[in-house]
Amino acid sequence: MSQEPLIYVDGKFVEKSKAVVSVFDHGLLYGDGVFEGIRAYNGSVFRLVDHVNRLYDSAKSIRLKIPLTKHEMTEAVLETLRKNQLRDSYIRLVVTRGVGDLGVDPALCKNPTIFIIAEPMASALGPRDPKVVKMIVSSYRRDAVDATTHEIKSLNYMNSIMAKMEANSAGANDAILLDHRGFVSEGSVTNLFLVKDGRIATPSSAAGILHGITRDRIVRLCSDLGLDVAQRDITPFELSTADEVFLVGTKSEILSVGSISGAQVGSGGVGPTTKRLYQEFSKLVLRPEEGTPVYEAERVSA
Ligand code: PXG
Repeated sequence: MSQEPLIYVDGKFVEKSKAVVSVFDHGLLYGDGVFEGIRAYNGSVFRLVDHVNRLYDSAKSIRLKIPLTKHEMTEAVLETLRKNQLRDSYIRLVVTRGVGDLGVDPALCKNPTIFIIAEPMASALGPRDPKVVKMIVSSYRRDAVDATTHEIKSLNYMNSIMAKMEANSAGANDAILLDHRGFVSEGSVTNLFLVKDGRIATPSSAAGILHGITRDRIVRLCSDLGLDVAQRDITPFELSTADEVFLVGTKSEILSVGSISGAQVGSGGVGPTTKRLYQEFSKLVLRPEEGTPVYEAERVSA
């Protein structure tokens, strides 16, 4: 069992220590590529269809033609999990523009590079309370929707990285970014929700957010539970006077925000709505209909 993890690289499985890309790959030289961060829970890949669709949308928006069908891409993800005998995993699926020359022109890149990494990762979801985090509001603004918008899940994360470093310097866990208009956008790698007087709100696409798959599922969960949820512009005033603020994402799952730039949010702990959604989401991720089974024997017929 001392065997190295196997990484999918351009259709082949190679040992982790041998899984490399060229220094001429435009994913590295220019951040020219797209990716997905995906999670498997107990042998089922959570919302894999949504992730694959978003990957192809990101690729389309940068005119990157992925040389696999969606079905082939789905199978490649599942096969990566099987090869590594994983049931609970974080998966990184990356498609770059491929190898080119030292010029920025993508027209010279003939073959996209595709790699898939799957690592073991246990879920933090369950009966216990969500983690409480300290946030700051970053002085960096989210990239605008008419610029390098985060609606594209591209390899260019400098906007988030600058905000994250600012949070590190301030001794906070992470940063919330405002959009170029001054409205609340999202966390560096999470979408944001707030609760005020029993009403839930989350920024809309106008704020340059990533169309998060966790966000989308939580919005639908709120509706299913009969909770009032709006996708709209949110001001910094609303953020600082909210009863509850929570962050959601594939890797982070659900995090409760205890303070923002040193000011306590609500009780400073986990509010009742956050707690309820956390508990419901913990059950939801394990439902067969929410994911794609990895192992043949576990595929439910019809
Ligand atoms: N917004 C941004 C900017 C993101 O990068 C999310 C929201 C949440 O989306 P999903 O679809 O996962 O619900 C992300 C998530 C990390 C990490 O380390 C996360 C992301 C990208 C890179 C790293 O948690 N994407």
